[in-house]
Amino acid sequence: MSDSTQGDPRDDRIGRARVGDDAALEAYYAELDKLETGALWTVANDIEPWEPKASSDPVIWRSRDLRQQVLRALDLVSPEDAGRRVVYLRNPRRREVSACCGWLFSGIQVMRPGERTSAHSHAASALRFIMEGAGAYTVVDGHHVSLGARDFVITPNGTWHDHGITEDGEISMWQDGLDIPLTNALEANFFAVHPEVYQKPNYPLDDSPNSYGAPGLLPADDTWDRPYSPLMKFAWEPTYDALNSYAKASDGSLYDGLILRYSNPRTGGHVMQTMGAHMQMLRPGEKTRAHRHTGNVIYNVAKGHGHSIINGRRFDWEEKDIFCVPTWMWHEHANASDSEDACLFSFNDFPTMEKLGFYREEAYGENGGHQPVAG
Ligand code: 1HN
Repeated sequence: MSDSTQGDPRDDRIGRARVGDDAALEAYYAELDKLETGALWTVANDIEPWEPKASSDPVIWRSRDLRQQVLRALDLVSPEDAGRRVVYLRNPRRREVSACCGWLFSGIQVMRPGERTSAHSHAASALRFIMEGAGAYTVVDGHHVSLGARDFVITPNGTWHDHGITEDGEISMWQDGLDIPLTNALEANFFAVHPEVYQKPNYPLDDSPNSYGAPGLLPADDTWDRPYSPLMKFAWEPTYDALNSYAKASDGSLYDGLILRYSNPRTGGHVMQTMGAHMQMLRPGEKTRAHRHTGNVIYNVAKGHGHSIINGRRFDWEEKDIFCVPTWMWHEHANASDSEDACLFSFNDFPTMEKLGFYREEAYGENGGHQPVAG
């Protein structure tokens, strides 16, 4: 047996590569090697897995371990020198591409009142979920957006963006999410520094949420023609209200509880071309069923405490913890409280998976189930 067929009994059948080794073949492989070639059957079973094989581990980054270390960066580096003062979340199996999960990057950025980053743009898309603080703002292509705790904001690919904290604000921390590893894997990334270092806001403060943030209503003379949402900020209060309203109308998903997708109000589609995001609520005592899907998801615990079981491993979480569910891993969530709801913010690469025709989902127990789920 060649190395690639060892280990999986499903590979010992017609239709899979199952050529044994012998001296003649070894000599042949050596000759092919010199010509920068190889025999497909020596690698076929590796490059054609029966189903997606995650290259990332499920990981939790706990706020109680991380928060103090993130705050230390305030005294160690300036945003001017660091570019962005971010502690990034590194999946132990994705070190070489600086990814948090799959082809997604994530980190925690910290800034103090009066600080601001210089404006820049990149081909990668970015999003932020505010974890704590007051007075944060971001400027996206001249649109100035104010940000408070648990707000969600997008900075789509190619847009100029910079952020800061007003002088009367508080030290603020947010989670950054970017598809930088994906953009780099596709060898399509660009970076540019804004010619004026900082953008001048070209529109009234919060013009984006003030124009596009009312449910079901759009400016009648709307001429937005970009391939991403004109609503750049999704504030926490209306999001939480929407979850509570939805609870009156729906039992929610068996796998996710009450889950709402942040969406482009003009199209109903994802907020950006490559990454999507959700806010979900697990009602008091709620425990979901397990499912799995292609695509990677990175969660931030917006409210409450509970646990998730990811491919049989239990991860207990509380507010501001971040954890990831790599592609095609079984996962289920539970709220630990019988009186309070728990809310999970998450972002994902589903828009990419959907556009490429790769999105697939399976409920645990379908196809006979595959793996025991620990409790
Ligand atoms: C970036 O541009 C920001 O603009 C944050 O705040 C994190 C991580 C990798 C690459 C670019 C930002 C980033 C980033």
